[in-house]
Amino acid sequence: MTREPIVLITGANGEVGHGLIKYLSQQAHVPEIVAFDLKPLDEALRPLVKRYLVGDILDNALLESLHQDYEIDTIYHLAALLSTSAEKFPELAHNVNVQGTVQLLHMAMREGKSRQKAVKFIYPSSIAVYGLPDLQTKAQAGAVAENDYLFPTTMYGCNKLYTEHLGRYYTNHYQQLSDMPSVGLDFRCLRFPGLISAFTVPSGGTSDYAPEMIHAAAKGEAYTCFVREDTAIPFMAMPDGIQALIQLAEAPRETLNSQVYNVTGFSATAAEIATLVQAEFPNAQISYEASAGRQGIVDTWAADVDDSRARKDWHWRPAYDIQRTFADYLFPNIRERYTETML
Ligand code: AKB
Repeated sequence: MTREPIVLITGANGEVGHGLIKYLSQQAHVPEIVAFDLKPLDEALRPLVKRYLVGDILDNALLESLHQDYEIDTIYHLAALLSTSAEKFPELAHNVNVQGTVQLLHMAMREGKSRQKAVKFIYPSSIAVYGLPDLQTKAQAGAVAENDYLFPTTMYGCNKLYTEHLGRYYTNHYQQLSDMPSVGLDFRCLRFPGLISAFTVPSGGTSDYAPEMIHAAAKGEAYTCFVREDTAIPFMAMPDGIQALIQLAEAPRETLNSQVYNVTGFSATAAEIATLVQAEFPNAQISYEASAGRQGIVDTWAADVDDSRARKDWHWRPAYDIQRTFADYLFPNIRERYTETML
């Protein structure tokens, strides 16, 4: 039986999944999409995919059936518990974020072996892999490079850092003592900053204060920000996040000198974001009540990241700086979204 080529997207119902499915489904050169998520795929996305599967990433039998049914060309493994959820349920997070990823990596390697061509495994990691020891170091560190300050203080950060290493290991070193080392995997990883989408509100993350603040203002709701005004981390507009995933997936293998790349759009404090929001929505009510736990997490994340490695190897350039993110992407789309829902 010939197996049809597909692109597999796990965690397809999430924020990145929405943007990625919309983008990939319009690309003639990309095979059809099979979407995988714990919940039934959002109805608006269903016409854009070949099939959607409801299931658990820990269900090995389901993963194996995908490998039997389709020729999997590329996997975008988006399924994960984000940092705040992972802190509430650390053992579950370890299972999903580590064990789920390991099972999918193994399935990808079986797939690569049977089709005699490595499967591209595109993996979003996060600035949560960083752990700066204190605010003074954070302020002095500037833009942090891939190999610096890798002491995560969250379960999610530990999960992401370890799975980055596993992807590198399985791609480059797996079965290194055998006469026929494995060639089944082509693991490529991006470290995302806080992503901000005009169309979806995130849940379970610790960088969520920025999108929550913007969406609340557009809905005319007061917002209490759970970090201090001076809290700075890097962010990125969702269209840039999708572009970064696509560009990394499409980069010729020989141009990649690493398996892990920082990417960023712009760095901003909570107060800078609030100022932009209040200029657009003059009635926005934003106050601050730092939550000790979540503030502590964001304080360990880099204020900025150095993405020169991605710029050099695969010509990464964000299209959206802070002004364009708010003026051209967030405000018009968010206004339209909530005007429509309020009519
Ligand atoms: C989170 O807050 O957990 C995510 C992330 C920065 O990876 N948005």
